[in-house]
Amino acid sequence: MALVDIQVPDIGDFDEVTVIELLVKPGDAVKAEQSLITVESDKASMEIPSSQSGVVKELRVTLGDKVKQGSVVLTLEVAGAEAAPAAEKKPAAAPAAPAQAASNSVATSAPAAAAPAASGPVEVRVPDIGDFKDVSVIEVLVKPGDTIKAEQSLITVESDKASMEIPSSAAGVLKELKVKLGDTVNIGDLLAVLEGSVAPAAAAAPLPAASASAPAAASVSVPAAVAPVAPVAAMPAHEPTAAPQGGLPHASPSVRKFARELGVPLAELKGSGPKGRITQDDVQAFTKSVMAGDTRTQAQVAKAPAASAGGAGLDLLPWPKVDFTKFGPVERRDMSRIKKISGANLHRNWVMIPHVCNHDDADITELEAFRVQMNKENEKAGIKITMLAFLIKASVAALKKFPEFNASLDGDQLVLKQYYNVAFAADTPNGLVVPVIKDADKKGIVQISQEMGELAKKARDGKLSPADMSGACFTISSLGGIGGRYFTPIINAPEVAILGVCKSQMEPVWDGKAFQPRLMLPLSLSWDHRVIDGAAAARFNAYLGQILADFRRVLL
Ligand code: CAO
Repeated sequence: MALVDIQVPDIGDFDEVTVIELLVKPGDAVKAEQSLITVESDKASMEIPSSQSGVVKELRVTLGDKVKQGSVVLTLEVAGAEAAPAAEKKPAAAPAAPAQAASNSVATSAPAAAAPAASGPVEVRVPDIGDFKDVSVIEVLVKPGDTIKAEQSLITVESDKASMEIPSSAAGVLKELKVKLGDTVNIGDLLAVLEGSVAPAAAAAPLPAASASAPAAASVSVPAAVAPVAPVAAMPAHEPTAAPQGGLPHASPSVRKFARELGVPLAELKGSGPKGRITQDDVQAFTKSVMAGDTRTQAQVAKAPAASAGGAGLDLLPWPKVDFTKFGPVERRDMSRIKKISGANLHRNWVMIPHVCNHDDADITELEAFRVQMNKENEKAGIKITMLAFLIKASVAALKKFPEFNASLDGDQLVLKQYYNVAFAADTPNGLVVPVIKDADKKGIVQISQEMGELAKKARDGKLSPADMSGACFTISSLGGIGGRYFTPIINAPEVAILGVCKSQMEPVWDGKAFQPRLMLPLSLSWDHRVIDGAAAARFNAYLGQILADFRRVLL
């Protein structure tokens, strides 16, 4: 064992920053790159990662301390062989300083009110976000019609290493938002168009890639190997209050991520950290109180509309705590990231949606014969037409005929979609993922089969992007390649129905005169009874069966 001091790495132009959060305590085992503390300047907050793995021996900072590059954060006990040579004891990589500080500092130094106001549309682009490329939009914080202040956060983006909020470089009314959840963005991409009184050009100018060096005060060098720090939206110098910008919960990126994984609505939490910041403990305490049936929490949750981000507080018994080792040997295994995320979502959907499931059978004798024939003819082209592709196409026809299945609940309103994106559940070594075939109504069976093959491969390789998995209207979960007869799939909120499909098999079917051997496909349709009635569900399934029995009906 060796003792290693972990220091604050190069944090760009920030001289001294305040420690606002301690993310570990003595005795904790930390991994290399795990965040240790959160620091905040007048322009930004960021998490400081560990450069090594080990066990925290001593914390060398406390809340409120001022630190700068080289300050010792803590002493780590590391396995002898792993202790880094002296030269490497310096932080391996500096955190990516929040480049949006650039736009902040510009806007702050030239406030819109003091400047001659201009009017007309102004484009807001993604500023210099350091080395982060193709970051995903995980939160959209504004909507068209909102009045936006300069520096107000518009969206939150997340890479595999960090999350950050992207602020507006100008003030005005949001005319058009050019990105949506799941999109990936890069420096210079157009985010939004504002209208009305805007900051003068110099202040409002976005930071395209070429002008990353723009304002000297804000230019920050970002090393190639960026540690998993999480720069977040600047807390502007003039707003050191507890109130988060635009009413957003005040929490660090890791806490936001943690809350998202558990399905905890941050907006309903009261932060116990400095300036009202929500800490990981606050999120854990909230979860425990919901599990324990805390009435205050339930009341808060009950206030949230059914289709809002609110979770469901149920007055349930606590989860049984059992010492399994009393009964026999056990092995403990961490749940995969995908399982944790999908588990939290499935749990919410199961609890919040009144599911009903209808079972039916479709006669696919002719369709399967056609599919096999097509695959024989196209063997050389290397494209395999799958039954699932036909199911996607048939579902689109059914969604068109029964539009309330192609909808989402939004409070007391039903949002009827006029596009047809169909997701399919894919089993991967790490868990269940749900990629989406976009605009399935505009694609043929061959193209859908091809896209499905590509998405299923990406899923197995763990390479699906959030964009690949967002925007679905309806989901199909096919266990047909595995077996089974029927099951009750869980609806993928905010969708209102999901189709489960099992293995087809030859069955004797009475044709009025005799039993005929027919290939029957078992269908299980789960639907949200708040939106769909039983009769409509039975008609949807029956129509789906008719189409699968004779695809010419799609043309009618
Ligand atoms: N009946 C009979 N056979 C079927 C069938 C059905 N309904 N559906 C597929 N098959 C056959 C295929 O024709 C294929 O046979 P051949 O290799 O002889 O051509 C075989 O089963 C394997 O198919 P597949 O499952 O690999 O391919 P697919 O297009 O049917 O499905 C995918 C692709 C990604 C959906 C699938 O691999 C998968 O992951 N399924 C699991 C989904 C899941 O886990 N759902 C549960 C969610 S709830 O927890």
